[in-house]
Amino acid sequence: MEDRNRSLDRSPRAVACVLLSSVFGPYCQDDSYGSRAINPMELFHNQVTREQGSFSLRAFHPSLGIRLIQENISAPCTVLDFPTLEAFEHEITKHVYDIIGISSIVANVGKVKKMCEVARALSPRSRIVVGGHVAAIQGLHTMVDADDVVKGEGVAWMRELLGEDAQAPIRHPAVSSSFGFRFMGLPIPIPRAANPAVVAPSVGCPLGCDFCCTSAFFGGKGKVHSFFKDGDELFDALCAIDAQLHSSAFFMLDENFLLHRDRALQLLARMRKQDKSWVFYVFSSANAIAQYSVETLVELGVSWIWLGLESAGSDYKKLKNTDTVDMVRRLHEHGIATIGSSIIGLPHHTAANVREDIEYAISHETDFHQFMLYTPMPGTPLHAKSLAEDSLLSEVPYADSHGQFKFNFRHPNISRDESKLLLDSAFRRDYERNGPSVYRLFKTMHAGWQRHAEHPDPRVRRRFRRDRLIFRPLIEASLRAMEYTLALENQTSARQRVRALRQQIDVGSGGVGRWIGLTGASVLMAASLVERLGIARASMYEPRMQVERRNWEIP
Ligand code: B12
Ligand code: SF4
Repeated sequence: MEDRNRSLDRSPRAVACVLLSSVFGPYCQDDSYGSRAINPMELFHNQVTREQGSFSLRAFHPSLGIRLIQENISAPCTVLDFPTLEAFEHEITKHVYDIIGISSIVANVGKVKKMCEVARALSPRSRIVVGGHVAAIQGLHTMVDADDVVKGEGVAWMRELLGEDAQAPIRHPAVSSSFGFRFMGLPIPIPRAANPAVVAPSVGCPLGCDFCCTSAFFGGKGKVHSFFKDGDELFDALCAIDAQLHSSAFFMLDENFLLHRDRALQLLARMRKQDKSWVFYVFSSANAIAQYSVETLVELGVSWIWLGLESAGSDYKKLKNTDTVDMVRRLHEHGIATIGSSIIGLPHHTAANVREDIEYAISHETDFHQFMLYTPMPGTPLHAKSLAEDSLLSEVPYADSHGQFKFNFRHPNISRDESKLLLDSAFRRDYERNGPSVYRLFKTMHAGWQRHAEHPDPRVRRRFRRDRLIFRPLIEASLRAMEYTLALENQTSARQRVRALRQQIDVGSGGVGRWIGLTGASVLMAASLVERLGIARASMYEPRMQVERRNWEIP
């Protein structure tokens, strides 16, 4: 330690050296830092397909916020994503960092506290900066030993700290949206062209729903922070990413991508002009989707939409005057997959009507369905209201306040324990009634191929044909394996539906196609048995650490 500090004194640098780290793992186990076995670092298995056994989609997602900051500063910068505590300690003792930035959400505040302690002890000259949603906790600076707690957008903040131009144009990093993809226990290699890059065109959402963390964190109602001025700038950024990753698919981490109609249409115009046959996975509210015809969405390349359905009885403006059941049906007919998102525990819910609401939610037959508990999170209008009404349960730690466990507030009609039972049963009901999500997704994809393989726009035609070429062997094998597995589980109705879809897709597939399907299915079946044993023994996957250095000429 002594030596390290002296070496900093001996060789003062012209530019600061920055470390940006996500919180340390392992994540999917119960520990005193706030990790929870029910809270894996996975999107689908955490909050979407978690009750679908070996049919759950498994993948990890890199931390984009710190990659975005890294890409937009000229200082030497290391990103440690998913380190262990030991790897974090090793990094800050091996290199001298002037700034140690830690990125976290509220649930992981215990890890931030530990990392600040470690950073202070091992690298006392570093400036410790904490950012990301954890910064929404009021009084965080009294809970963790940080020099700065940064609320909201981080690129401009970091540039200012480093004396750089905070308003300089944004360069978007080229990062794949997921890694470690598995289905039915088998690692599935996704071809480059189909593995989406993750892109954040903006952060925040102007609609300002009372419970929404991301809207509140980036300014609340009426506010949004855009990284690109318009569709032209976004198009240029996507071209640069496409050139680096050779991917034609983009996972748009924009809270309400389609709300910004001018931007989307300008992007479409550029795509037409430059013959881009891209695919977009987007989050959008119903009122935003309703601004477009389905045909326009298809031409734009929208391929998945994450859609907030919230609740039949809620009065969120975004859902007014929209028949969401019909909207979902039409999207599916055109090959656009959906992830519905519904809330359990809204103020009007009672133990009786919430079950009706769950039934209504799953009647949408979205390909995937996320259920979340209504959860007052720091910084949101709902949190302020709950504080004023004294309904927050102060004994619930932040590690358990995230919407996938139990209420963190006193609900007038539903107890905390009931909230968990309702949440778990909603996921199971959706699975029982609608079958494995992946089967539903394949059905929607197949509908798109059928409908648009001869689309008059060559870009659209190419996209659907390309998808069919890439995914059809995998789909055939998966459907066979699902069919056998469902038969073993005595799930007759789901099995019949899977079989019917396989037979439709099978038509026209030659002998080689059938051979690939049969062989792939046997491998998947074997892997899924191992997976099921693993799930029964509660063994979980953890992401491996990723290290990314930029502007790095430091020994
Ligand atoms: C991708 C994602 C994930 C990925 C994880 C990615 C990762 N590697 O961490 C997965 C799917 C695994 C995941 C899991 C969970 N997530 Co999540 N996730 C997201 C999502 C959709 C996108 C995050 C993102 O990249 N945004 C785009 C980037 C550009 O924005 P950003 O990260 O906020 O970063 C900006 C600023 O915050 C700031 N910043 C960030 N870090 C730092 C660091 C420094 C030093 C500085 C100065 C600034 C700074 O600057 C950045 C640029 O402006 C958000 C929702 C959203 N749209 O943001 C939810 C979100 C972050 N997740 C959330 C939650 C609750 C969870 C879970 C607990 C699941 C659940 N129950 O909902 C788990 C936790 C898993 C675990 N064990 O830790 C909440 C957090 C709420 C809160 N107030 O803390 C969010 C906001 C969704 C929501 N419910 O509203 N998640
Ligand atoms: S529409 Fe969605 S992203 Fe926008 S504020 Fe409401 S919940 Fe948040």
